[in-house]
Amino acid sequence: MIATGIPLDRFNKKSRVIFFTGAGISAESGIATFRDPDGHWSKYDPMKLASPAGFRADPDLVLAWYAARRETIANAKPNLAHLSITNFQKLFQETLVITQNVDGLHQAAGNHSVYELHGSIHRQKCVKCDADLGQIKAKTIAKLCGCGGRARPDVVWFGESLPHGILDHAFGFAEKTDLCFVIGTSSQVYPSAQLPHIVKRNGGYVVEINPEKTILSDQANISLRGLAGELLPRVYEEFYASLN
Ligand code: BJW
Repeated sequence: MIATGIPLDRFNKKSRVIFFTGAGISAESGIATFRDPDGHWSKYDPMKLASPAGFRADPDLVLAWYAARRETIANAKPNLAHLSITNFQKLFQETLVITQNVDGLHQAAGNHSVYELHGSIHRQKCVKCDADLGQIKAKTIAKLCGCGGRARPDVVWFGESLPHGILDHAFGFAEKTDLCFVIGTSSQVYPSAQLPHIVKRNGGYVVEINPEKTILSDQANISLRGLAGELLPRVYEEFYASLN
């Protein structure tokens, strides 16, 4: 097996580790990404489906798109990349999974300490008073809040703030992180995309895993080209051999 080139001797079981993930980590589970040639934004206008103005203009269209995505997700299983993170979390004592994904596949794979920067497609909230309206079953479209406001998915749309507690914790942990894996994200959406830069600025080591070059690639300490479900198990084997 060819070594990845990550300087393994720099890390030990007490190293703090972040797994920062995007849509690409779920691609091998059959869930579409956003900006790949066959991704959502190649077919649909993001401002119509993922913005408050889009929801105001046509809530039924937005809710139908989310219901269809929920159905795909309900039939999807975590892949080898998600499952490798569970193994990594047994190897290192202090880890966080910081995801832009809303699909819940990290939790389904048994990952712990999962921070969802862009919310969850499985929950809904009131568009008017922001009340938590609980979990949504696949195929459920909408219901009303007690205040009369419509239910919407509890995800972060363009122009909306990320959940402050979660973002603050993620960025705070990033400042003291030794090793950050950036897996399956185009690194284009802010403020989430700042995370690996915070790690690097504070002396941490950034490993990107992506089949394509991204705007982060030249900034990462190492950029590994390939599918997450193939590369991450290999990287895990390297760390396992080095740390045991
Ligand atoms: C594989 C693989 C395999 C494929 N293995 N890899 C400048 C600075 C700061 C902010 C802005 C700015 N300019 C504009 C903004 C605002 C905006 C933004 O960042 N826009 C940019 C796009 C330009 N940001 C916001 O609006 C955010 N809020 C905010 O900033 O609030 C403050 C504010 C207030 C008022 C005005 C302005 C700012 C909110 C962002 C919310 C993003 N929401 C979405 C949809 C909702 C959730 C959902 O329905 O799922 O979140 S958009 C979409 O993009 C989704 C994703 O979480 C997010 C990131 O996408 P991701 O995960 O990177 O996916 P892709 O498709 O882009 O990339 C997939 C990658 O995987 C590719 O690289 C493939 O190669 C790879 N891959 N197969 C490994 N098998």
